[in-house]
Amino acid sequence: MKLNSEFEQFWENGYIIVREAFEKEEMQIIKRVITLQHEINQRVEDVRERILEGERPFFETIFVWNDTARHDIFAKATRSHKIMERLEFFYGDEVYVYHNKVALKYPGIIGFAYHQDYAYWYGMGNLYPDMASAFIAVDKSNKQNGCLKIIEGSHKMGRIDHVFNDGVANSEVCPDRLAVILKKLPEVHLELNAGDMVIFHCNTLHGSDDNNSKNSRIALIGTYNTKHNNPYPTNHTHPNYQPQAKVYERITEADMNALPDFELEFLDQTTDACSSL
Ligand SMILES: O=C(O)CCC(=O)C(=O)O
Repeated sequence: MKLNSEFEQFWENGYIIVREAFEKEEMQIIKRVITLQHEINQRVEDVRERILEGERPFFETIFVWNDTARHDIFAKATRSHKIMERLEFFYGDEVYVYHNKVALKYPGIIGFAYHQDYAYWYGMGNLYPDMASAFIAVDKSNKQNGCLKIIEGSHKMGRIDHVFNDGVANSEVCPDRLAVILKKLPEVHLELNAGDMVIFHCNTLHGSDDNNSKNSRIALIGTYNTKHNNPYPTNHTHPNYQPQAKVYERITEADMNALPDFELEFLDQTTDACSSL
């Protein structure tokens, strides 16, 4: 790892690309596990129905879970030392996986409007924008199947207000502000091979186009929080800080039955009067 040059890129551009972070075979195993999950397949069907009805619920196209501390197959990717050591260097603190997600971008599935992750996580009791995501390409992703796109350097603008068109399902950075931002900063399409990953700051504006191709563009996304940013209680939250072991082993077929508890909830009933979520 070239940590010093990656540190500079991360803080200058708001992201880094790590090519061949995982092997293609590891991603094939992860893809098999994803496509075998009933809950996940049910979600895809529900979203397809809503899209056919003319809706654009892009946040419903990601499947999210909170069980991030055990030794399951997804932890072998998102708790990989290759991600956590980088983030600990960038943020100067211990990090933990805040939640995991799978982007279910099958053919015909809609893309994401530009947004910041911290716009949501702010309302979940996280005081500092000392958080990040690692987008791991399970499938090859390119412009045709709606690869991730980011606005380089946008993390330097701080937290930007979002508009909520259908609650969180269809929310985005205010379009008028976005139009101005796009005149100032470059939009970059991040084309990736299976096993490549992008690590980006929680204030980096990112999104993707619809998948109008015949190829799926599945991605596994780990989200990370820092120890000093342990969220205060809200009524809508992901796990608090917990020490988590980094993983050094590669993913093998023997991991296929090691699954997280997809239903695990971390709902603290304390109401945060200021949260819009
Ligand atoms: O998969 C994508 O296209 C974007 C996903 C995303 O932006 C997110 O999960 O916050």
